[in-house]
This record gives sequence, structure tokens and C-alpha cells, in this order.
Amino acid sequence: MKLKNIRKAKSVSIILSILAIAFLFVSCKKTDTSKDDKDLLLGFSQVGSESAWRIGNTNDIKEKADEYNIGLMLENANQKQENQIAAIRRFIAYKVDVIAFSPIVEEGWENVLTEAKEAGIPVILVDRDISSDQSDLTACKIGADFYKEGRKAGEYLIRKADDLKMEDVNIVEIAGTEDSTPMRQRRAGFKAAIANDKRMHILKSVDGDFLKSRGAECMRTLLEEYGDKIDVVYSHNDEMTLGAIPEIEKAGYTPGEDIIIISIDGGQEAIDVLKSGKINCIVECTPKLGKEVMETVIKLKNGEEVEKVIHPEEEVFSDEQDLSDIAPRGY
Ligand code: GYE
Repeated sequence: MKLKNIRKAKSVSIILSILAIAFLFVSCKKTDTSKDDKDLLLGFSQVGSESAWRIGNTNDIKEKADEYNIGLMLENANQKQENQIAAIRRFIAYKVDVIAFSPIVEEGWENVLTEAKEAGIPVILVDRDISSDQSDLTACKIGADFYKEGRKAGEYLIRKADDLKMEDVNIVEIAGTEDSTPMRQRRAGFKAAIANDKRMHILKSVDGDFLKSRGAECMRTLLEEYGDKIDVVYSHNDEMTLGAIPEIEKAGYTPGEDIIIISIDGGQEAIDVLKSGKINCIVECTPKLGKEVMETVIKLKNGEEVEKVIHPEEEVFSDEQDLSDIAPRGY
């Protein structure tokens, strides 16, 4: 090759290399995480997809992250604590600005949360708690007052028993995931509310894991064991209630009349069943925690003080009131 041609080939290859590097740079930027065009990155570990409540909660978190321009690494733990722990470790490795999670159960978080603390990443508890002696590991908790929800369920039952002039009230309880905060607190609040009422007897309390299928299974077993002794079903969430109702009907009883049905959550499907008369009372538990979460993320990032506990306002929907004007629930 002549010298002139060699020079020409060299400069073409230099230009091509520059173009290739520039292309790589642009495409890397494009495929990089969402943090590039967001101010902050939040790692959120969700419990699972066990209920309408949970799906509503996930959707709300996604929507609000978008609204507040916060990048979101969202991981679904499919009901397993070890998946949540692994997700939190990934968030730490990724150096997110804030971690939020909804602990499936209260115990067993010390190690991973100590790691987050050592990495200087603040942690927000969303919806559920961890056991209180570990409270210095988290910045705050945003979620319902489950004890109060349990109390409201018990207080409704007392009014209903008065109204029906019942002498003895035999209750079966279908409880949520063993050792989770809502299960513990909804049980404790309910028990405390009925404690001084001599008519009230809890025949049995069973674990329904917040699942519709388990609600049905529990109800079948309870009906086999106690049959027409059962006056009341107190169920810790709508999903289990919706599983239990067809079983009550199959056994020949009319839910809402032969058996008083009390539920918690207030998703659309359960509200429709309440309107039809097959559920008597639903204590509201709102999954719409996203706004508070995002506002807290921003405050933590700015080093501002945050409230230790934030509880949303919640209502009771029951056969004591006009149900025609309940706004669409959105979950
Ligand atoms: O009641 C239930 C869900 O932790 C408040 O978990 C939440 C509960 C909710 O699966 O439906």
C-alpha cells in the first residue's frame, strides 16, 4: 500500500473508533438505571401479591414514585422472608438512597438492617412492623394502627349483639399470617374490646395466612368442628372472608344472617359483598401509603426530621349505615 493510502486508512479507522466509543457511551447511558433522570432511588421490598390490598399497595407505591420523580427498585418477595432479606442486600449493594419494606413477620431482621445502617441507608417500615426492641434500626413506620382496627371490629360486634339481643356469642377467628404485625395486633385489639363482655366466647382461632384459599379451608374445618354453634366469623382480611363465605353457604347457612361476618381491608369486591348483605362489617385498612412514603423518602434524603409513626385515617363500613354512597375503592 502506498504511504498516502496507509494514512487515509489510519484516519478512517481513527474516525470509526471515535464513533464506536461515542456510540457505546450514549447507549450505556441509555441502559443505565432509572436514577439518571430521577433525583433519588428507593429500593422497595414488597411482601407478595396475596391480596387485593397488597396489589393495591404495590400499584400505589409505583404511581406515587412516578409522581414524585423517585426512581424505584421494586422487588416482590412472594411471601418469603429470605427473599426480602436478599432484596434488601441488593439495595445496599446498589447504594440506593432509601430502603423501604413491608416485613412479612416481625422477627429476624437484625442482621440485614444492621448492614443497611452501617451503609448509611435509612430504612422506612411500610405497612408492617418489626419487633420493637430493634426500633433503632429503622427511621420510621408508615402504616395502619392494626390494634385500633381489631378494637373497632370488637366494638362493632358488641353493638350488633346488643341489637340482636344475643345472650351468648360464639366467635371463630380466621387470622392472618402467623407472627405478622396485622395478625398480632388485630387479634389483640379485638380481644381487648370484647374482654369485659361476658357474652363473648372465642371458640377457636386459626391461621389463614391472609389467603383466599386458606380462608375457605379454615372455614370448612371450623364448620365441621363447630357447625351451628358458630355465631360470628372474625376474619383478619377480605381475601380470607371471600374464601370463607361460599363454604358457609355450602354448609347451608346464610352469611350475614345465620352467621355474623366481620372483615378487615375494604377492597371493592368485599364492599360489594357487604352491600349484598353477606358481610356485616368491614373495618377499613387503606393500602394507599405511597404519598406518605415518597414524602418521607425526600425528607430523609435531605436529612430532615421525620415522624416516627404515621397512621392513616380509617373508617368502618357496616350494616349500621347507608352503604350506597361509598366511593369506588380503587383496590
Ligand atoms: O390486611 C392483607 C394483606 O399487612 C395490612 O396484608 C396488610 C395486610 C392486609 O395481605 O390483606
